[in-house]
Amino acid sequence: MSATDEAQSQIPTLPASHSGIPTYLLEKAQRAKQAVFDTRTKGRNQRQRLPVVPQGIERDVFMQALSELKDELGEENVEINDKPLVDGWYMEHPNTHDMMTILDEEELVASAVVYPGSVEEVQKIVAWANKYLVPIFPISMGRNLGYGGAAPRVRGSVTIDLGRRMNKIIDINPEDYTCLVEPGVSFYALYEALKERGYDHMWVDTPDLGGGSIIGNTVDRGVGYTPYGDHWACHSGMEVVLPTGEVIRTGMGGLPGNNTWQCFPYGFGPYSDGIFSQSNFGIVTKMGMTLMPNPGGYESFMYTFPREEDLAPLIEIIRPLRIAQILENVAQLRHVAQSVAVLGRPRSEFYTGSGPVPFSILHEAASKSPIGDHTWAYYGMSYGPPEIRAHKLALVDSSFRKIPGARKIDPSTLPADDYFFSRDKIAAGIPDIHELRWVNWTPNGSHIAFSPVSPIRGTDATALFKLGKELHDKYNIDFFPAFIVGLREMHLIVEIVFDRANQTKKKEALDCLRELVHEAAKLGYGEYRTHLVLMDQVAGTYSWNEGAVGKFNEKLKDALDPNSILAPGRCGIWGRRYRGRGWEMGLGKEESEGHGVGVGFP
Ligand code: EUG
Repeated sequence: MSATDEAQSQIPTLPASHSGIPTYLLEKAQRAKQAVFDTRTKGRNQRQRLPVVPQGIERDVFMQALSELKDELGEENVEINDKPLVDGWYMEHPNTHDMMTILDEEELVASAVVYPGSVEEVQKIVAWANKYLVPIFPISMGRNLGYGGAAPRVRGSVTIDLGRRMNKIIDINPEDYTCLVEPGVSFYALYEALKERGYDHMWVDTPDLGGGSIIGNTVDRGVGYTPYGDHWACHSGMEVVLPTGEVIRTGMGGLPGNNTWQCFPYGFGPYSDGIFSQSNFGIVTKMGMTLMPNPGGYESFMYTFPREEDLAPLIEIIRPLRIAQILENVAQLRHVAQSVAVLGRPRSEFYTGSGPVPFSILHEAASKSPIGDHTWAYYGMSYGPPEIRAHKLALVDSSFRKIPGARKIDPSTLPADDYFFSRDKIAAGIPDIHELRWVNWTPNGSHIAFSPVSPIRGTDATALFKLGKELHDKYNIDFFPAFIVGLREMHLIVEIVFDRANQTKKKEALDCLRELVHEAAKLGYGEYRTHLVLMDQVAGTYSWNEGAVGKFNEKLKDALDPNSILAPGRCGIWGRRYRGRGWEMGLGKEESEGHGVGVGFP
């Protein structure tokens, strides 16, 4: 595909493609795409490439093995990655590599992509991988943005793209408010299905961008913004193909003929679901999800706070209100840097200096924007009919106004395309694509996240803010912090936006992230989720009792996956064929590959 073709291709829509955009968002997506290609200067990948053969297998044996797999799955369901890498953009993303790569783009690439059409075919692929000792890397849809996208951790892995052919909504139960989905069902698709079937009484909880897989997001323990925002907590029941090929159903799914799989997540005995999230212990082929009842009314609210120092007292105000569920949803408290970036204009329109954009310039830009100047912007929602909301909103109002200079934004003063209305939709379970706007802050805009968790405390917020600001200044990077407030904790999400065509910027970003992870751990903070290149380091910070939990994970890994074929290195867990061979990445070791792999343990 030429660059022009890529820029001009039709954006796939639902239901024509499982990964497509709902028609209500098509126009917005077209504008987002235009902005991405308008700021793209990165040359196209010209490399004439052979498939990258994973370590541990000879090229000719590997090619032979791939043709054997073609015989099993059909020629069209095994794609060898021997063409130049095409980055695409959010809605037309690659499944061969990380389109927002922080390393050299040839580092974290797949050798081939395979498309199973059934659980049986997933089992066949697993048996094949065990036979030839080939690393396989399952993705649901590959939209794990900021954390590696579709890329495998081990170079030359065979990516299993589950979503392309396994994308059915198997069930929506309007009595129980539950559903059962396959890996290729996006938040967009589930939302559309509820509308089509006239199920107005049930809501989906969506992340900021709704194109991702419900299963993929949930097993990576992603967040959304209704009261059902903790996706992992809201799932119920999974079907998993183990690395040795057996299939299990968790929870009530173990009991033949049960009708409770999506209603009671635990079943009987050890609760095994946890080991299939953020791991490499199994391939999730079905998952149940609970749906939120339509609360019968809702109202978004937004407050701004003028000073950086307002952060600590504000967080102290938020905590008890959130725990008591007066603040009902997972809300975002965003810094002015993001308010400016999400306007969708490139950084160069505000500042052309080389260091981070001075805060004074951000304030000036914010003061010209519809919401006016501020340092912090809180986006929340109150649910229920007006008389129920009134009590909660009054409490929130009197509490937030204790911060001098707090302002409640009147939505009627905002233009229709203001970011506020995107948050409003998302907190009401209506997926959007608006959040992509800040990616165009730099040319070839890419992002990678630093995502520590803490209690909802002013001291923690301040410590993490200070650490982030200092290290961003040190590495010349604009600082974009947002606090995502869960029930008793908050995720601080710091997105580093970088130009992926600029080696210097990539190195600064990675160095900054390494130091952030390291310094945060010294203060006692850990990440809730991370990018492929940071997984070893982050896993290493969970080091209590000489890394006991890491050893426990290795024990599970070796028991469940004796040949270490499934997503080696994912979440910092390496099977025995890889251990002790220098595969781990970290400060001072940025090559993703190690020195060979061991023989199998049949
Ligand atoms: C966001 C982004 C994340 C995440 C949670 C929330 C929201 C950004 C890239 O990772 O893990 C506005």
